[in-house]
Amino acid sequence: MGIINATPDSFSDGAELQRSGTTSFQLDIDKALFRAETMVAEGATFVDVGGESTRPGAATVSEQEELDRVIPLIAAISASLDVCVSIDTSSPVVMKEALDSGAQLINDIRALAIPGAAELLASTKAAVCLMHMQGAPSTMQKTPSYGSVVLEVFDFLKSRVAYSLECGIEQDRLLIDPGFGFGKTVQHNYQLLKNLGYFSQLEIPLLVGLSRKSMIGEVVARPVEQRLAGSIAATTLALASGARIIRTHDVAATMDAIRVNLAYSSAE
Ligand code: 7PJ
Repeated sequence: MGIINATPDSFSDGAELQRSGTTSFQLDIDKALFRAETMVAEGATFVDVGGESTRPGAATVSEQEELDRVIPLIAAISASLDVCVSIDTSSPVVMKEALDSGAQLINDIRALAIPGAAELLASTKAAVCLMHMQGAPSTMQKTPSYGSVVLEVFDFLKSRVAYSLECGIEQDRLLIDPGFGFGKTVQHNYQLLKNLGYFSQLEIPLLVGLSRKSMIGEVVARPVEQRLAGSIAATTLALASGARIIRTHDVAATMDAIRVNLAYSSAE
């Protein structure tokens, strides 16, 4: 799953997609579409479009602004590329517009917490990724705290799966994600990575986002643009523990890791 950030303040790539000659943020659709095309050529099955920056401490964005950022891009990608478009949003209004514009997967870091989201999705055929987060993006990295991070994230995802099923979203449309970096210390993140296999009990495909995150940066002591090797190392570990979808800024390198994992898994 390739990441397309339609935000001005994404920590790793958003500002690059800003239309030149503008001061307020305006997404350059051609640049973003080219980025999506490249990712598909490199092997991406999904592109994840996001208009709300959820990095720690990020400013909130209005629903209208989120719509303005993502909808034209989703429509453009859906019209021209053979790829499953994912929308990274928690807003039922944005979900609805995104689905009407061709998106097929809802990636919700708040796991359908906003009233109306689950009911809306029940009446569609969209796939839905339920992610764990402790707290809210503005404050989540201040004092992450768990008794057992693995058990608490597991229980949370289990209950959100049950809630989704109750609301009428069928199990075969669901994905789960432990939410690396979302209200977790570096140690919490590695405890989760080490115990990813535990989540297979839920019998729901596991998506993980590790790409360039601070859990990589802190152990390799490198800035965001130098975290590819560390991200691939973590990806390899996640794949070995059963991760099925890897959300990444670096599709070509991630596909290489996936191919090596597939060859390894099928060796006798
Ligand atoms: C994730 C995400 C993730 C899912 C972001 C970043 C921060 N969605 N959206 N999983 N991360 N499902 O890319 O560093 O880990 S935004």
